[in-house]
Amino acid sequence: MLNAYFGIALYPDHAGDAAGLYENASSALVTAESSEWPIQFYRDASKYGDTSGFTMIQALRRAIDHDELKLVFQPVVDMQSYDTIYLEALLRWKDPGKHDISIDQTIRLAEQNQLIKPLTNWIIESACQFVSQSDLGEIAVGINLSMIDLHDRRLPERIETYFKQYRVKPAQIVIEITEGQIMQEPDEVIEVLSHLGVMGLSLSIDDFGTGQASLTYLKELPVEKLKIDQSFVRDIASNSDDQLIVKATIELAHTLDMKVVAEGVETLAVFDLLAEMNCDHVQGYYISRPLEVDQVADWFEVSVRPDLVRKGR
Ligand code: G
Ligand code: MN
Repeated sequence: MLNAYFGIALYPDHAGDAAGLYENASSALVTAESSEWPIQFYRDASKYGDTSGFTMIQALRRAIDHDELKLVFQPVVDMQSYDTIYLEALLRWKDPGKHDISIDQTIRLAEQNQLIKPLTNWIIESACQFVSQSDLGEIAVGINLSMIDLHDRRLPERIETYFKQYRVKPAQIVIEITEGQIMQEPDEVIEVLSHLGVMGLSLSIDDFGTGQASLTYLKELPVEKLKIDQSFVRDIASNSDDQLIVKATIELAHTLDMKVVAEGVETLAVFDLLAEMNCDHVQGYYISRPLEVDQVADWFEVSVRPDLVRKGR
């Protein structure tokens, strides 16, 4: 398939000379490539009160092209068997000191400025590369996708391309979708998610409890796991409201035939309470901090030892 994209900059509104016009048209072109509309006019960042525009695009492009990003991997383990179910890939700057903004802010800005596509591509490709280079067996790798990615009907096709390139099987990838963002085109999102489900990827709702629209769509989406946001989990040992919320969420998920992952588990007390509530999987500093690529093999050596998991690290 052939796609055409247009970035437009107008003289004299957007720049006063050819070089400036070219630069701003290029900026609009990048936006066009990563948005639903293939034709985009240049938007001056300073006028629109965001940090988008050329600087932001340049910074991200540079980060992607110059290898300034990395993935770290945080295990999600089964509460009964202590088996690692999957490793969630989390984006990080390789050298945080070199950058003015945090990686979380960068992701948010990329989402707001429709720059998430090149970033998502980098994440999917890097995760596939990690899978193909590691000996993970049954253990999957989780990728965080933004709701904006899910408005892109070509996303499944892009994922499939990486799967082929790196010989990754769909069962080796879990997709985490943050429910915090509004679904602008629910039908489109459901179509994309269904497609991913049919391809054999496992879908998980991330940060559950912090967003809207969740209950309405939960039943319609082919979702296997629900991740309770860490803000609810962290204090369940001391906060009875949070405890009730978590308990009810676990029951809701089980009623809908979904597995529950509690994230942000930092203490044994929280771990034990979750076990009592029949939570399925846990993730958090009590189990393991996010691991560098070269720490992952070590993790598998110790993670099969429940005594170590129970003692925490
Ligand atoms: O989007 P998501 O909620 O999956 O983001 C997870 C983030 O939370 C990561 O940046 C990770 O480093 C961090 N994190 C993971 N486990 C814990 C934990 O137990 N406590 C706290 N405070 N943060 C955590
Ligand atoms: Mn996540």
